[in-house]
Amino acid sequence: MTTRLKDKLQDKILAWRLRTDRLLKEYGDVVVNKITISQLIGGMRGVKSLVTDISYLDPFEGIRYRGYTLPEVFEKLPKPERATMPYVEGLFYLLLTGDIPNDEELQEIVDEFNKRRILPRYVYEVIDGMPCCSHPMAIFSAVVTTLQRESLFSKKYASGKLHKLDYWDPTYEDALNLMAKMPEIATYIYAKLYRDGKRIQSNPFLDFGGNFAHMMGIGAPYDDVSRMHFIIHADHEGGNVSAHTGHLVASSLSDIYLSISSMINGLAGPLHGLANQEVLRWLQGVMDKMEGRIPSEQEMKLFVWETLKSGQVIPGFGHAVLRKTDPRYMLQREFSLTHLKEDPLFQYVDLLYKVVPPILLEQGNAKNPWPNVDAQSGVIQWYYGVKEYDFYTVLFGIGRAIGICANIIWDRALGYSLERPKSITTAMLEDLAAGKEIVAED
Ligand code: NMX
Ligand code: MLT
Repeated sequence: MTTRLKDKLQDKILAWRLRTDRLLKEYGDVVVNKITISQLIGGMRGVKSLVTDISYLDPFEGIRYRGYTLPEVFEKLPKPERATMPYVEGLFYLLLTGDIPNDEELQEIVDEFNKRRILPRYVYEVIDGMPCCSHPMAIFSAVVTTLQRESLFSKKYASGKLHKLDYWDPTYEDALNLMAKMPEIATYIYAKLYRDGKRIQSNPFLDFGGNFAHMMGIGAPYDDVSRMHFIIHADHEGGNVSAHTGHLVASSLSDIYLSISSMINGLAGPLHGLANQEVLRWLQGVMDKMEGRIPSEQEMKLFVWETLKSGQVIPGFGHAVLRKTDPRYMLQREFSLTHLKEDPLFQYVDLLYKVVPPILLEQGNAKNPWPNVDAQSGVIQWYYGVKEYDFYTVLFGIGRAIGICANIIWDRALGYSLERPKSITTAMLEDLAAGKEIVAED
């Protein structure tokens, strides 16, 4: 079925294909970068090897979505009545089309999300059937994998009648169907794990963020907290583990469900999205040692050094690309200063902001001593009553799914290839280091 959004998207895709085709045909041999041995061994840091037009991360400025900084995104996107944060649905519209939706366009995408919310019965059964002590991210991933049977893309592909140029269309349908269900999935996981399975029914008159807050059973301003959280976590260009995983898996023409469950698995690592849980675990450890008292600057420094000396990282600090405090941290900090300035946990986080960067600089390992998004997000959740910090990465995952879905739709629309880089051996690297040609070993 077509909508104004889909028609608009189709026009944009047709125009954009000309640009990609021209680059390929006329400039395919232009060199983008060279790659060193330390980049090969060191996680390909800085290697420009992916293309996305949805967002771009500048090391000093931070993320831009479709050219807009986060403050601009928050200012320009439409907001629900009485809300201070924008519609998450409007953000998806922006990421997908590059345009800020007008009132009609916004209403259409809100309606599109609304009519696709309802979960099949088996989703509840999968969540109910997960073994005790499963991590919420494992449950989240399992549910999204199970939903794969709903994929229109897979069904159409299997029919043998889907033309390459039309791949994006059922992918778009799958993406909307899945994203619309995310708040229902996450809040039922929460209810099952921490509220004896007592679930609050969805309210079809609320927007994505408002409905999420409603199903969590938390009053205002948690609806705005949710909107803000999902929007700032939506995208961080193409190379972060979750976005890259989503893109990689989708490049084999796995459908959205399989691609998003894979990205959820990548996000669940402590160096990536799970760091928001780790921050709370670390802070709780300090709080226990302090018996609830706010540590002095000197005491906090000792805790930080203790962690570093035991060979662990300080969660929520450092970044593979950013070389400045993450603007997503700053936005949440501003929110916290307005709403929870006196909260003891916020005061811990505030103290860490003061204490950690000089210590990381003194230690001299981390290339970026500044806090990232994960250093601030958990304390806000905690303040509004979501104290089960194992759940925090699920919240990150809902937001991230929005950006990755937009990316995968465009990957399909532009016909991006199966991702298949070449690997070489250590002996080959040693040959290169010695100035020799690479020779394959027997
Ligand atoms: N605490 C202690 N050591 C650190 C930290 C930190 N927060 N950040 C970097 N380092 C170390 C790092 O482990 C590495 O050590 P070694 O040479 O012994 O391997 C060294 O500094 C150089 O690392 P970088 O090049 O600065 O960082 P890299 O790009 O490799 O990794 C992170 C980036 C984000 C994985 C790293 O900064 C880190 O582990 N941070 C803590 C975990 C975290 O907050 N992750 C969330 C990132 C944001 N997200 O949502 O995904
Ligand atoms: C993200 O949002 O994905 C993280 O900041 C990690 C990254 O960009 O590498």
